[in-house]
Amino acid sequence: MRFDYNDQNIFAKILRGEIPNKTVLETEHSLAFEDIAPQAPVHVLVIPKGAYVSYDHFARDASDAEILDFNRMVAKICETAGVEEGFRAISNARLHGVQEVPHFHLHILGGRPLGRMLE
Ligand code: IU
Repeated sequence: MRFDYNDQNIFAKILRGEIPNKTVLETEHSLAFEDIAPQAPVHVLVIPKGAYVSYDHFARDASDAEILDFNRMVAKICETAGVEEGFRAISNARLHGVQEVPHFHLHILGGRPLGRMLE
């Protein structure tokens, strides 16, 4: 699979500081910020700072340090963002996944019962 990263996407602009965001956590390799159109009381997006298009791109090509940093950030969000009662972590990819922003991001949703997603 070839992944072509377009650095004009909105999250790339956020990472370059060209567009403001509501940061929840930031580390060397990762950033967590509030989704601009929350689908639940808690709706945080966790992104790597590296140029990865989608989850599979990140999982294949990111360094161990980036992957560890990202996952530890997810753990921290789940501990501190108000999802003690449970959460859903989703990453949409490409056309069938209806991915709107082509920079890998993990949605963390919670703060209310989310209902069944898959039957
Ligand atoms: P998707 O997984 O790529 O389909 O979702 C993109 C998300 O990015 C979506 O939930 C938007 O509300 C969110 N978002 C944002 O937080 N800030 C922005 O400036 C834009 C989209 I554009």
